[in-house]
Amino acid sequence: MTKSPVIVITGTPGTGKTTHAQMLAEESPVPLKHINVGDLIKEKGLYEEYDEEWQSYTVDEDKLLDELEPLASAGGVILDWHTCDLFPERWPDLVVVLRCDHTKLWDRLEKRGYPLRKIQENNEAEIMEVVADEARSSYPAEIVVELKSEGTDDLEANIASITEWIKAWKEQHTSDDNGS
Ligand code: DAT
Repeated sequence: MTKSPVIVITGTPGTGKTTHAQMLAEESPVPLKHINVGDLIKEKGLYEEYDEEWQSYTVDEDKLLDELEPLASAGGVILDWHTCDLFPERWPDLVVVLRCDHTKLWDRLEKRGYPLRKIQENNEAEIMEVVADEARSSYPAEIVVELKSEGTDDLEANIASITEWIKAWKEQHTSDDNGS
């Protein structure tokens, strides 16, 4: 049976990962389950400690990978997380890095109620292309795409292009199954 792809949606917090992942899960031509990795870490206790000052969890990477391995191996998932280099190279078929103008990102994180230091840290990370660099150095260039996520027009265009990618992927993998 043809597997469905594994799509990683990554980017600095606030760039629109969850918004994209939810919409993609609804509109995808093949069934895709949205996994919000940050929520999974909290729900299943896949962390070592909670850092009050930074309001963030120190992830237990081994536990997280053990939890995700069967899901990624089965395929048909969207992994939504602000970092990606932890995921083994064999997992993703497509890695989408969302990008956003840093002033817009600042406003989004302020609205989210992040402490100033955390806003500054993320804002700087977006300017320095930290997540994009991480994706480029962890996966083959042909599966990494950077997409702008500043307005709803970007969101719609991005979902349309990822949907097209999925259709092409499906066609290619179906013909592989037929031995052609
Ligand atoms: P993330 O999951 O990367 O932290 P999010 O999906 O929660 O980000 O989005 C943060 C906020 O920004 C949320 O209020 C939705 C808004 N947003 C994100 N991308 C957008 C886009 N392309 N167009 C309009 N709003 C967007």
